[in-house]
Amino acid sequence: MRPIYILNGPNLNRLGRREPEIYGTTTLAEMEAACRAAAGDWPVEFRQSNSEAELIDWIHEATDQGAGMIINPAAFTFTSMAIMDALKMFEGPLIEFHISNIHRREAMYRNSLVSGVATVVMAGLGAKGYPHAVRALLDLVQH
Ligand code: CA2
Repeated sequence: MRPIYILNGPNLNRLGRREPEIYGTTTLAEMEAACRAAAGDWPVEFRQSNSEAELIDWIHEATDQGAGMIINPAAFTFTSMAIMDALKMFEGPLIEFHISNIHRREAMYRNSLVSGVATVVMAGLGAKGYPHAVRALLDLVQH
């Protein structure tokens, strides 16, 4: 079984520590545990980086080795053509995931560069949405 990749962008390692009204109180480690539980026996590569270059390297790795991908690019969602270009090369199902509903926030959060290359966009389910995204991705991978 090829692993699913769950990639998380800048500042998400600090989750649970500020703006709980938007992002909740769940930490990234707790989200990882929930994702692994939702995936069952399916192998999961769960990673977070504050570096655009490292995220791009991981997208390349997932393109070569992954069955599917969930990515929360955080602020790079709106700024990184390099991440968008790397994601274009990924051939499996790709879920763009956001904890908050980016479309009901300020204008700067509404223009995702990633949505145009994603298979599915999920936003606004809160931290508990991560395992939902895992189940949706595995459904796409298997059917
Ligand atoms: O809602 C999401 O998942 C976001 O991708 C989170 C990004 C934001 O730039 C996107 O518009 C939406 C920001 C992540 C900030 O990380 C935090 C770290 C600690 C506490 C709160 C947020």
